[in-house]
Amino acid sequence: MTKPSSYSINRRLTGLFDTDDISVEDQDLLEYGQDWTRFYKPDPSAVVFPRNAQQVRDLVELARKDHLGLVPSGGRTGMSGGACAIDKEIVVSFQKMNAIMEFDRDDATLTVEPGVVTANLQQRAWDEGLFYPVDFGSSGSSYIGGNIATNAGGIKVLRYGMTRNWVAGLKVVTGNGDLLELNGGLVKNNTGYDLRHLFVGSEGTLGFIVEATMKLTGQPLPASVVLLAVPNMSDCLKILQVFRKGLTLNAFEFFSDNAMEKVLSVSEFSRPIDTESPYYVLLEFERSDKTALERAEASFAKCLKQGLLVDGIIASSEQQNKQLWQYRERITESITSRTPYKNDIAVRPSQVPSFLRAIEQVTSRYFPEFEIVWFGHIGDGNLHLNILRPEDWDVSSFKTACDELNHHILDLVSTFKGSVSAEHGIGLLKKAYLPYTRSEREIDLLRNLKQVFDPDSIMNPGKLI
Ligand code: 2HG
Ligand code: ZN
Repeated sequence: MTKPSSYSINRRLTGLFDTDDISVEDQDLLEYGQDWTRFYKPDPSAVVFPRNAQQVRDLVELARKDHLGLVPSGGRTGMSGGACAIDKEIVVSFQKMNAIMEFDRDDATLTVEPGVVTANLQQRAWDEGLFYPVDFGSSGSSYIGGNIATNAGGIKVLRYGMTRNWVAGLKVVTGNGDLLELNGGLVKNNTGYDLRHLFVGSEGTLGFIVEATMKLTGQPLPASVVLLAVPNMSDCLKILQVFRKGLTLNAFEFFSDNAMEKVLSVSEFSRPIDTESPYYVLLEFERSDKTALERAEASFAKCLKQGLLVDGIIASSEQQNKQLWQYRERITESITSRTPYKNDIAVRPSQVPSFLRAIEQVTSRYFPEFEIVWFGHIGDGNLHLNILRPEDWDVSSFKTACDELNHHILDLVSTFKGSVSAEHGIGLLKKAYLPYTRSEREIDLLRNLKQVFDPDSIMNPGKLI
């Protein structure tokens, strides 16, 4: 890959883009050259803001000719370094391709450009009397293109699945410069390999999404949030079984008490329930009929009687629902200053308790001084393991120690036949760990696929494989 100076790249790009749509300013290079991962130093040579698919194709052509790396950039809320440009690449920001192009009521779809902020898509669906259900803490800044490229998950996967389930059609520009139109919004299309799904979760390594048609569904019924104090992690799944009998659950999340403490320390909030407990479960159920609340109360009483929980609260208003969600959604922000080393791992839900215990043992054997904050989508078997940097450690020694520890952690992921990335993707951060989840032969095949769509390795080079 060529590593052009900002001056020379600027000159080459001016033939393709208006000067307003190119930047080599230090501030922009810094801002657009990284996502939420804090372990990499951004070092792109330029940032461009295409306004249409043809400009993306022209850019790919230039990149192929001049051996330039291209890094796609959305809302930059990723946590695996998938949108970091650290080696003089050109950052391709989709910020200016942010139109909601078409709503189709009969098909219940929205066709959008990749730079549409997830929350704007959700809002537009809602305004049309429909619902886009994929949701997460960063919906207010993440872009739909990035959601698709990483197959984003979130807090409602238990009920609605991941982003992949909602992609009805895609237009992509591949590393060959081809513009592919994939599936075109069809509900049924059994015509062999579904290339659309190859691009979902491909992290920009095969091509860039320039348009997407997203499926919508009916608006959900009102819901209520329940927060439960749970002494033993292994009881979370028993609680899930009790509550899901007779109730439709939208979410089933958990977090540890130190996660709760961190949120309290960065907010004005007080403890939502008096009893402190090592773990908390936050669940949301749909009030599908008049008796749903009674069934939830009965489930609560049953769990209490069986000693699965010691305290809890059922929200009694929409405002209280929102408030309770805050204890879960503000965890990420509350630990940022401790440069958390993140693992976003999955095992089968039934394996979560023994897996969690095994990880705690291995961490305290090698680094007893490390504090772990646990939270995640336990109903999906997805744990967010955040190891906090001790205050007196510098970032680089901390990362080196965690990289070393991670081999032990990921040995456990292998043993439990889990995944090294449940929803955040591989990017740069998890690349070395792919073999813990994918066989050597499988990785070879991924490489071959990459070669087909991106023969010159210009599309998000160095990421994923
Ligand atoms: C969440 O579930 C996100 O809140 C972020 O996936 C997880 O900060 C994390 O590790
Ligand atoms: Zn998550």
